[in-house]
Amino acid sequence: MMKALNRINPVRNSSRSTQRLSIGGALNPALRGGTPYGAEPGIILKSNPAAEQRGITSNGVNAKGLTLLELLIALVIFGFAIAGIYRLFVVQSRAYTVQDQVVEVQQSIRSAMEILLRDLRMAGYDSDSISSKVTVVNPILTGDGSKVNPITVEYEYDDTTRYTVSYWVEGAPLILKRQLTKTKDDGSSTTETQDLLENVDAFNLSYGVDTNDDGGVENWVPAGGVGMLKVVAVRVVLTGKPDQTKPDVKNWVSPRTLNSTVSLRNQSFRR
Ligand SMILES: [Ca+2]
Ligand SMILES: [Ca+2]
Repeated sequence: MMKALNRINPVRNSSRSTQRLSIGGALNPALRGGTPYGAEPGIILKSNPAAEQRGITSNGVNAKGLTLLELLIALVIFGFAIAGIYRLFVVQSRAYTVQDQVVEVQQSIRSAMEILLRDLRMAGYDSDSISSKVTVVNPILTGDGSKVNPITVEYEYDDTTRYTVSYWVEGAPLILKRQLTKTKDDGSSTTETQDLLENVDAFNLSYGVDTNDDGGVENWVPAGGVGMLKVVAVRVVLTGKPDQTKPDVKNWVSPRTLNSTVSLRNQSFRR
């Protein structure tokens, strides 16, 4: 009876302590002889007890898989790596925004300054052509009690039109305003006002005055000090800030300043 059982189940004949069923891995030729009857292809027997202890099959594959702890550690390490990459992305993105705003602020100030200086250079221009029907009486006005830091210049635009251009700042945050009045020789006029520069931090003017009538500057005075003196140069300091509604930009971009001095040549030659 026992013999018959053994014939049916050969596994009983071999040492059970060294031969166990394992799923996966290639069939080890050395163990082929010991493959129990009825075993499916791919099912092999282990013969290395030490490797078996570590969960390693005879062909080096870890048959135990990952423990929960190992999985958690891997997730934490992966998380740190992703956090680092994200941090780098945020920093780069902020640097790009800041640079973009720096350029925008500088461009805005420069273009506003160009328009302002062009008007100032024209101050007092009065063509003496025989066809000119325009006369410029007040080439430059420094005071206007109702406005902050105003300057007004007048010049002849063409034979029948006189331009009166005023600049000042108002509002909070400050806006640099430009007001142009075109007066025709028949007395009719049109006025238009525009915002030349937003987010102005400072707009300061100082005046170079000619006290000995040689056309050159002797002193620099503020608007209140001009009085009846002849102004032959103007120094403009214009400081612009970035868009104050964006916290990132507001905190990271410092105000930019342009400083220019323009000589009023039409005034210098005026006697
Ligand atoms: Ca004229
Ligand atoms: Ca002088």
